[in-house]
Amino acid sequence: MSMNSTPNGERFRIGIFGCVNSGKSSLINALTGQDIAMVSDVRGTTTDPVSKAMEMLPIGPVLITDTPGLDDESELAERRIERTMEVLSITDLAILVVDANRGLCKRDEEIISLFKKEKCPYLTVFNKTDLTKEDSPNRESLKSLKAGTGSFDQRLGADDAALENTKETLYVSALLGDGIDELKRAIASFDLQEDPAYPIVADFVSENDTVVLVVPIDDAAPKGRLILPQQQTIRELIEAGAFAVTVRDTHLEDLMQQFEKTQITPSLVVTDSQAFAKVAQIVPSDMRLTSFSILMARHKGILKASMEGIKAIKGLKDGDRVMISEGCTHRRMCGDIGTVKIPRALKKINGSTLEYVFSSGGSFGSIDDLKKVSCVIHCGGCMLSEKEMKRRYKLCERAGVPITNYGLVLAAAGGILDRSIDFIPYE
Ligand SMILES: Nc1nc2c(ncn2[C@@H]2O[C@H](COP(=O)(O)OP(=O)(O)OP(=O)(O)O)[C@@H](O)[C@H]2O)c(=O)[nH]1
Ligand SMILES: [Mg+2]
Repeated sequence: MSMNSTPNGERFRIGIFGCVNSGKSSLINALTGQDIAMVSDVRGTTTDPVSKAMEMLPIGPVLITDTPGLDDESELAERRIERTMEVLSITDLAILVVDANRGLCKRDEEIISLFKKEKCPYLTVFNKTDLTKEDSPNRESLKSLKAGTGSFDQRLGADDAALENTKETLYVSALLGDGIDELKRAIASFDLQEDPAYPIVADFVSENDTVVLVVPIDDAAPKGRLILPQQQTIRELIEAGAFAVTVRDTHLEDLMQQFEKTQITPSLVVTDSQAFAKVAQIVPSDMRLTSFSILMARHKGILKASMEGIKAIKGLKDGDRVMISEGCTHRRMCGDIGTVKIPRALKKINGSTLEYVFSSGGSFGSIDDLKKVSCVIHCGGCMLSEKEMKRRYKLCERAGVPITNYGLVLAAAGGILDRSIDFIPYE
């Protein structure tokens, strides 16, 4: 795979923030070993956020965003804060660049408070450690300062409370390249994998339970394998000591008859959303039934927002625009579901005549694009990373647009949403 074939959605996103002239653009150039960002001693050289996709060893594919410096004299304008927050909302790791000669100023502390507000992890980097000006108040400490990590925060004017949530504090010279390898290592060692919000099924399935998994084998199914949510569910069931019985929708009725004969009562049936209505008719109404998409949404921590999205669908009016989003980058795996079945399901839930816009692959749209629609219906995102899925939900939250997923819409249209969710703990 060539380095530019990684979609931006899958890249690790690093945002560089700080006061004007602290050396943000210089730091990007030092990290990438290229003259990507414009550097100058004119304050306010970078005027708009600029993103660049690249391969940064040993980190891998990253999207690095240079932001305009925040001025420390004037009041932090509302629009500036908003723009910083917009970049932060899609940033995996923020880097605060501080001019080591000046130390941490009030503006830096305000930037840190924005990181905290956005719950964005960050590294604090004191730059320009090569400068030991005669009149620098930090001259003595800077003299003894070695590039790399350290604990000179106090002497550099940092206040402990302000730096409390920082992952690490580093000292570099973007000009000389000192400490840059250490910074790269700190970025690389940053743990990308967040803990999942919930297990898939393990918290409400017990040892020796029989669980039926309904997996249609049709055009939408990839050749020769199961999709990730199916694999992960089976894995969790095996780990829990439960019996995972996997069956095609076409053979579910036969299986249920076998169970009845042998007096086995499955404790749960999990189906692919596309077969939801059909499966709901076969599975007795007192038997727990849900879908992979509901379980995966909970696992990723986006079930609550998705349920709110369903509520919002009921309030849509004639002419409202709905965005249908699919994550597939190459071949469309979901067939006509987005173009035919979802619009049909929405009509059933809501009755209004809605307008549709579509997005697919890595292009999900900006906050401004999202503000133009009344609701987003996303596919299960089996081709997207969990990080990207969460980012999309976060973008919608920021744009004030409700979002939900295919599985929930199909369940709601089939009148089986309540049944599919009432035994599942989530918040
Ligand atoms: N001595 C020294 N100078 C540096 C270092 N890093 C940056 N500079 C200088 O500081 C000035 C500002 O650097 P930039 O990288 O443009 O700073 P910036 O934070 O991107 O500035 P704005 O975009 O204006 O907010 C330039 O003159 C750089 O050459 C460093 O490590 N040591
Ligand atoms: Mg700059």
